[in-house]
Amino acid sequence: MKPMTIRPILTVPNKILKQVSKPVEKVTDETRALMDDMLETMYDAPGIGLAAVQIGVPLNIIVMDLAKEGEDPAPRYFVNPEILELEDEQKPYEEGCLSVPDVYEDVDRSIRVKLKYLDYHGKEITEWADDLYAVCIQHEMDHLKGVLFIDYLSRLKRNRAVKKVQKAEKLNAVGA
Ligand code: K1U
Ligand code: ZN
Repeated sequence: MKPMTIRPILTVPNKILKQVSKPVEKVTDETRALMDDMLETMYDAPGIGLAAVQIGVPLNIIVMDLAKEGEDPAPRYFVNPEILELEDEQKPYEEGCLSVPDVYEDVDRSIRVKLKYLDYHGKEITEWADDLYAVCIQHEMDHLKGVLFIDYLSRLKRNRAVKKVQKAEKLNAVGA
């Protein structure tokens, strides 16, 4: 078995984050090795979700773990996820993104979505997601379309967010 690797997470304004990801043809050992790396990278960050494009691989793959502190890990894997139904009712949730570190803003999302995806073993799953699961899957599926949560903000707020990330990275680079 290949050892798991923590991969660098791309941050805005990296153009790769705007790419539309491609479907996975078949869930293979290579796909699973990528999902293992994604999960390790997400836990290390730490975060509750990660799309493959965030580590520079534009494929329709998402990992997630919504376990609360003190609970056992509960990793979830989504290959080629599709939204089949969206509840009309929306609710705001203060979202963050590992590609836009230290920026948190309210985004309106459907409170419930019906999903279809392939799991870690390539088995097709259809299920409803609600609460944080619904928020997180919609956020991650946006990544697969090249959409970031800051794209829902005003231009002013979006530009401020990108500048904040760039400034923090510049300061980190000089070790300040
Ligand atoms: O970058 C990402 O897509 C991951 C993102 C997922 C997300 C969070 C909140 C709402 C929607 C989607 C994150 O994980 S940001 C970090 C975060 O939420 C968190 C980090 C540590 C502990 C608990 C939460
Ligand atoms: Zn994100």
